[in-house]
Amino acid sequence: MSTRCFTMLKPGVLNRRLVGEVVSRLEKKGLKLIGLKLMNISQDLASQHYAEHKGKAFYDPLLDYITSGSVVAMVWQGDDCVTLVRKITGATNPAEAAPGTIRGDFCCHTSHNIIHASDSDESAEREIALFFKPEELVDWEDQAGIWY
Ligand code: 3AN
Repeated sequence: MSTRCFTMLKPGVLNRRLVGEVVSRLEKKGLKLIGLKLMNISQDLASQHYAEHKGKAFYDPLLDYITSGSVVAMVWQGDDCVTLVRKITGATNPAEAAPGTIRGDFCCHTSHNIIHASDSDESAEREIALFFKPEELVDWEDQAGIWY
């Protein structure tokens, strides 16, 4: 079943010129990019996005980091989208992320693990609604959809 996944390239990824590399990996898998924008995250949005982590030791540093620079917010669509994106993203801790995954290849620390990806269909829909207006998503006609 076609579902959606919210992903976000965290602050610093623009500096490292890795946007194309990461987008390319998700695109080549066959996922369909239906939303994309550069933005800065307010404290309010950050606290809503990471509400489940409030009270944890890494929460305040996480909010400081995620609001420290521009991010690339994206929405991907496809069959089992969340599962596929998280496989390509790799484990939360880069030391445990397999080589070949985004976190396995491009980062060393959990606190700066370069990409966020929704962890369930429910989280995806909640996060998409936080970051995108409905009219910012474009469900373009996919002529090659038979492959994906
Ligand atoms: P994921 O992003 O893989 O779904 P979550 O939801 O457990 O992982 O964590 C959200 C974010 O919080 C992570 N991407 C990471 O930036 C940060 N984080 C999680 N655990 C830690 C930790 N132990 N130390 C520092 N930062 C953490």
